[in-house]
Amino acid sequence: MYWEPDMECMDREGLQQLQIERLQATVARVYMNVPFYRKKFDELGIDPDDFRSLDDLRRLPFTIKNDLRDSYPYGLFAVPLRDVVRIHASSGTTGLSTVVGYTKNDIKTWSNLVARVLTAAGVTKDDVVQIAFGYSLFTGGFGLHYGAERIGASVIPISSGNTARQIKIMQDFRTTALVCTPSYAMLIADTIQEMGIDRNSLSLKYGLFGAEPWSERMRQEIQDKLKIVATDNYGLSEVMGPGVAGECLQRNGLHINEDHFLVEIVNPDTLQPVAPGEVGELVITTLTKEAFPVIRFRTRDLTRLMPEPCPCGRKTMRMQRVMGRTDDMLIIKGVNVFPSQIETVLFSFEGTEPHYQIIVDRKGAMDDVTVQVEVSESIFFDEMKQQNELIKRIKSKLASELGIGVEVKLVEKKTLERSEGKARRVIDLRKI
Ligand code: DLL
Repeated sequence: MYWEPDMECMDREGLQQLQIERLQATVARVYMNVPFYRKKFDELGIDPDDFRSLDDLRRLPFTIKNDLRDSYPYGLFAVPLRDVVRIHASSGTTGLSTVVGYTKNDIKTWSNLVARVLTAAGVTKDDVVQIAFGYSLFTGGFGLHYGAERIGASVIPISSGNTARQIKIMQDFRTTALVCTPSYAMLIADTIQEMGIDRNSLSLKYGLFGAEPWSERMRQEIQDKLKIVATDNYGLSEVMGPGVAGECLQRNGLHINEDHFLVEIVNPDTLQPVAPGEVGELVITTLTKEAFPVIRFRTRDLTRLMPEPCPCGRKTMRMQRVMGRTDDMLIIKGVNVFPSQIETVLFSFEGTEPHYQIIVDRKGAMDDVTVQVEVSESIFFDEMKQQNELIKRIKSKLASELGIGVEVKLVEKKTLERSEGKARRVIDLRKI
């Protein structure tokens, strides 16, 4: 099932033609309307009329999150505020938040692209969709809401939090699709079990999860516990919000909505393109955004492109699930490690629960890392000897797979903080 088959299944030649036309229009528009871009283009001697091929993209400057902060709040808007019908902002946990705007047309495009993602993940107008993302300045709630309404599904705008109520509504309203972060889905699944609710009293079929990294093992756990098909979807507020990319039912990579977003993968250090299929930082140029176009936005997200054709019939390029952000990367004893890699190792052991936290501190010049992982009751109440044995095995696997030695601590179930939104996997005491 496709939402816009003519776009999603277009051949590459047609797509590239569309992309270059849209890129030309975007470049001309930002040059005309956004002083920040005009100044940068002038400095680099870029003439917006001189754009012939997609390769010309490489001549354009990158945009980074700090550029958005420096232009706070409206400096990078490409239309007057009277044409803006919606404003969202990122949470701004590190410094000023970044503010983004949408015209009426942008909202229409956004709804359509989210409708594509939902359709690819199995949702139809017959579904009852429970949106357990926050409805706020965060793009998750409203973005998925508009897309689900666009499809004609019955939408429950419950927002995040109040897990017992989420479950009651899920039962009473016969929710068929749950939309939230994977960590919140896990909390909901665990709460359903704890409340002694029979899974078969629920009508759930699909789960659409995104907004944070998660592993294949976590997908398995959620799918098993909730008996649903769980897909991953990706987006970021600076580029639009959800709707940038999403998995189809193959669940093997996320289809990028390439007719609206031009993607590149670059080496985050050299900023040069990586070899095809290699992992690097995802860089996105918007092709149709009116209020808030971005040119070569450095997402900080690490992934790789998967050019192989997908059996679902969509011809859009897929990207592998995001491994993590370059700014989440830990340098432990000189080795680069992502929380998702630690997660994969932890979850490969029988008896570990899908809840962990990585505590980073500094001892002298070295990062000192302790991984806390919840374990099942039988292990927690096991003899010390058995526990030490498990710790030893986890440490040794971390050492061999990641090349680092870290401390491992087993903790009792439900010790670690649960999340109703994006989970906090790393506690960095170095910044305090
Ligand atoms: O998280 C938009 C979104 C909402 C996407 C709902 C999907 C569903 P921001 O708050 O601006 O926007 O955060 C964007 O979250 O750069 C990634 O680091 C991370 N992220 C988003 N989706 C995924 C995903 C929304 N599927 C940042 N896998 C991005 C891994 C993700 N990381």
